[in-house]
Amino acid sequence: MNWRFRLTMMIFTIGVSPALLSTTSASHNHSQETSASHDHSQTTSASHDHSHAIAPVKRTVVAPRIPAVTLVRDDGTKVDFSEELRDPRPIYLNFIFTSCTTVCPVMSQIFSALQDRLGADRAKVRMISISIDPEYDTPPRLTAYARQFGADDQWHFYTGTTDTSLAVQRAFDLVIRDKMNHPVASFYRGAPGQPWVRIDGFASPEQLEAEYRSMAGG
Ligand SMILES: [Cu+2]
Repeated sequence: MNWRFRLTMMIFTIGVSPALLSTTSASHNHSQETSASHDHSQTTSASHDHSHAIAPVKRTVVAPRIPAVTLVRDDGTKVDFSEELRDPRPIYLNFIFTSCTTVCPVMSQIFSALQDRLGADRAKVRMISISIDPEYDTPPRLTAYARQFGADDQWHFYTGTTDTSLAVQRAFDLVIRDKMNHPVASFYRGAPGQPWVRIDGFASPEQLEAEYRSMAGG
C-alpha cells in the first residue's frame, strides 16, 4: 500500500484536515485548533473531538542528550543505545509501536518509501525505529513488523523496558503519553556530534531523502 493512500485513509479515519498534511502547509501558520475546528469537509467524522489534529510539517534543529541505555534490537542483540548512535553513517530515527493502527503505519510506510528512494545508497545510512510499547513489542513482533514494511539491513527496530524507551523519548523531547493520540516527528543527523534535524508532522519521503542528499552533496 502506498504511503499517501495510507495517510489519506488515516486522515479519513481519525478526521484530520488534509490541508494540515500537505507539504506546502509548512509555510502557513494556522494553529492546530483553528484549522481543526474549521474543517467541515469530513462530515462523517463531525462527531470527533479533533483531538487527533496533526500539526503541519515543521523543521527544527535540536541537540538531544542521548542516554546510555540498553535497548534490544529486533534481531535480539542487546545494544548500548548511545553507542549505536555513534555510527558514522547518517541516521534517521522515529518512534513507533507495532499495534498502532493510525499514525505509526503511515510513518513506517514513509520510512519504507524513503528506503526505496535511497536505492543503493540506503546502505550508507541507518534507520532506527524505537518502540514506545516495549512490553508488547518483543523482538519477534518487531521482526514481523520490519518484514511487513520491507525493512532492509540498514533499518532496525528497537525495544527495551518502559523506562529505557521513556528515557529515549525524553531525550528527543517526544514523550508519548497517550498511545491513541501521539505526536508525529522524525529525526535525522548527518554524523556523530552533529545536531539533529527534527521534523514534526508527516515529512514526505522526498523531504527526508533531501536531508541526506543535501549533506552528501548530491
Ligand atoms: Cu502510532
